[in-house]
Amino acid sequence: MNIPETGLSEQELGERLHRAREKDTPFLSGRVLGSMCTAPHPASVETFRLFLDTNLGDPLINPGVVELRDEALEMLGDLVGAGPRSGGLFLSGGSEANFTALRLARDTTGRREVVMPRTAHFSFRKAAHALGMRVVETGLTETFEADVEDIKEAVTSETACVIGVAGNTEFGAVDDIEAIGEVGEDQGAWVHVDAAYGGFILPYLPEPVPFGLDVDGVSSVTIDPHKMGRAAIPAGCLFVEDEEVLMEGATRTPYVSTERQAGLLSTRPGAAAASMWAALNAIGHEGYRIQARSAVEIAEWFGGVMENKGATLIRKPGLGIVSLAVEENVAARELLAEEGWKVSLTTIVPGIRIVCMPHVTTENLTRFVEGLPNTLEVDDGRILHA
Ligand code: 0PR
Repeated sequence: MNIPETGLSEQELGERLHRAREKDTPFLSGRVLGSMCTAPHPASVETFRLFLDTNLGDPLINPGVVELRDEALEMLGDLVGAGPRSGGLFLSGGSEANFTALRLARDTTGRREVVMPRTAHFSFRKAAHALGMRVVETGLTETFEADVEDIKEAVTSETACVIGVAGNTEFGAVDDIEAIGEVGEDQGAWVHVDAAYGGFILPYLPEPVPFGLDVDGVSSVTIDPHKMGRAAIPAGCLFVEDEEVLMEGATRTPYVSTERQAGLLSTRPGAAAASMWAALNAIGHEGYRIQARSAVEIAEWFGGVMENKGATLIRKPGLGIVSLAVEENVAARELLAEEGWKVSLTTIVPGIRIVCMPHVTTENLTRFVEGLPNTLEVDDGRILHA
């Protein structure tokens, strides 16, 4: 395809774009069951449009959006146990936040080893590769939390960073952050908690478990507003225990209107930051509480329904994530996609992952279950059949 010599008419543009858009599955169709993203809150959508041309990389032009970002960071800090000395960065998502955490760990400790459970998100591998760090992978408990004894053995005076996950990607399991904090602290390592997914759920549960900067030994936390926070993509945040550390190793930016930048991106969307502000203010604690508890309850209900259908849960649902054991999971995902249902995979044990994001309702899941055959069996490559 070539760039047209003269621009297309508005009508033609619209037609082509709508044709492409029709191929996507919008969250509000109720058929996206395996994503960690969701339809942004309507206020986030409006706000995104309003701030579309703003660039956080140039506060001179956009002090308004910078103000919204800073207010939003202050609000979010509360969720991750930030104290008066803490600082936060607004970044493009969990991957950039995890990358930045590893860079800070490397630069402050002068070490290059990353100890992380097998369940840690692949963004840590990307980051370690780019940062010249070495990954030491540790084992899991039977219920897919990090095995703390294994971490204890792996952490040495060479360890730059120990990672704990508060809501892991495949199962929603929460590692014992208090124990991991202690292990890391004993060896002078940076302890990073990845709460990209769990950060908007854990604080709202009837019995919240500690996972943030208020846990001894924890140096930084990732939390993603573009997941359960309902901000528009791309919105991720990193919080550190000590704000001063944040600018360590940050790059000088001599001619733009920031002095230094600690994140990977330079020009970056203010619209996403403003949309995060809008989501936080439009939803409020009450809305997030309802959302978090519904996700957990719906997942537990759905897990039970699937068990009654003869499915095996890999683990009891964690923070709204249901993982079903399906050996031929890639084929199953395709088969379900042919029926219009978009699920994702688990890999540690082959399976299918359903994430009960706010757009996933009991009505949608009931429709999904009704469309399934009576038994789930593996048979000549067809996984879900009658
Ligand atoms: N940390 C955890 C615990 C994650 O689950 C993820 C992404 C990240 C970090 C990285 O975050 P970014 O993708 O924002 O950089 N986990 C999602 C997943 O694998 C990513 C995703 C989101 C995939 C939506 C598909 C999708 O439709 O499920």
